[in-house]
Amino acid sequence: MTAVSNIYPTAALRAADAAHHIHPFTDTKALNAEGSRIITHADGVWLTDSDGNRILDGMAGLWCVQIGHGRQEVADAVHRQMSELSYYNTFFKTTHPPAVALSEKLAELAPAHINRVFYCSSGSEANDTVFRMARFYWDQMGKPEKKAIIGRWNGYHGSTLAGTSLGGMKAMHGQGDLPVPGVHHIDQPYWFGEGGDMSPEDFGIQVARKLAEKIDEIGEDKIAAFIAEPIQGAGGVIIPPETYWPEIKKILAERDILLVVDEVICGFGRLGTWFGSDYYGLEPDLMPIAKGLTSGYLPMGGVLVSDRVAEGLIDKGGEFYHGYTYSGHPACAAAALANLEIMQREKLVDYVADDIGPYLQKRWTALGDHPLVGEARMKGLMGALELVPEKGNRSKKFANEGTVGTLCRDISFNNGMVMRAVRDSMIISPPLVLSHDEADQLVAIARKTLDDTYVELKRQGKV
Ligand code: PXG
Repeated sequence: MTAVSNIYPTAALRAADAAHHIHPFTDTKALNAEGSRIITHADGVWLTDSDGNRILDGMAGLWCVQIGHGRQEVADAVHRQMSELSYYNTFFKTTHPPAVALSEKLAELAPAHINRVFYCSSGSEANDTVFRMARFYWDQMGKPEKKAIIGRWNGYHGSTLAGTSLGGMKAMHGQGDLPVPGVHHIDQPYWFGEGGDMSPEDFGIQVARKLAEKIDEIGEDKIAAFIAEPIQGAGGVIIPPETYWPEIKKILAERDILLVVDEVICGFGRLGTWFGSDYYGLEPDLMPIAKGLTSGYLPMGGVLVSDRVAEGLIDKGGEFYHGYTYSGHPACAAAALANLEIMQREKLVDYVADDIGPYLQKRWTALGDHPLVGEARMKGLMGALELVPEKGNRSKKFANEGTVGTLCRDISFNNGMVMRAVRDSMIISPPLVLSHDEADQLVAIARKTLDDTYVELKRQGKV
């Protein structure tokens, strides 16, 4: 890292942050003792902190900055929109040009059977919308007893009451008596961590069949929907075995239950397809979206609604009592349109599928030869490294799960790259505009970080 300037009053900003700012998903007391890192600028895949250090953004912000940071074109589009119409709502029989244009664009990009969108401001709100919409759909279809929703352990669908409930993060459930009633969870397709002696293929089938078992247990006539991410993101880039989604599809084809595919991370090119559903050949009834929709330039989410759900939601008539002040916000819609225009013009989805995806996958999976790495996996531009105390032994884990991951994450930051730690695995999800040269740098920093972590763990007697 090169320290080029120190123009920001880092210490004063840190002190004020500690005094007044409560950070998300943070032990605030511990953070305040250490102090936040202050990011002041970003450009392309590079962040700059208040001490002038340049850091490779291996997480695209929080899995969202598809087009890279600092694209003037988006700022200009938002500025233009704000000068014309900075805010108006989409309630009470009104709409505005950016909401109309974006809806048309999303219908064009989404799978053929999806032609409508409901807007909100985040992935969590999208899943709250899903929760209410799925139940409303079945009410409208004359089956009000279909209320239960099945999610997966270690799935992530956001941090609101519905998002936390649908997700399967036990630590989150533990705070506030969640999930809310009517939500059930099945096992995740996490072969490396939970596959035991089975082959990935057999494990994929076995764990998919848990869905059929759960449906039988609750009763198909009481179930509204099954919700899942194509590849779990926050859960640790859990790439399901190839057999998993085909088996889930088979199970759902024989049962009258909505499929909700949470595209908040996998949507908008992350897997080299517009949506994760395209990658796995899924036909979701509802698709929550956010993040890459605007590349994070402004907050916006939505739920893409299939023609099937539109039949209950729209064709049957009647009002769905649901909506947000900022549903379809004009400035956010303008940001989304500019973002999607850049993605299409620069063919970023193809770039991930045919060029930078395969390029980075090859180099990232080669990190699997490192003594600390039990598995290196990657699809599209989302990857993970499983850190293990004993290579070749999947059942052996580090004591105090998460400690080694956090150590490695801190070392990575100091080496000039953001990786995210999930348990003791390291995660990357870089901007889709990553160049070959930047991919090489990413892998070089990751390898150095693994080496440095290994030396430290040796010193501590943990490997
Ligand atoms: N669904 C999925 C699949 C997500 O990954 C949400 C819904 C909720 O979106 P909002 O916009 O409400 O945050 C997410 C969000 C992490 C991390 O540390 C992941 C997310 C958010 C914050 C942190 O991996 N995913």
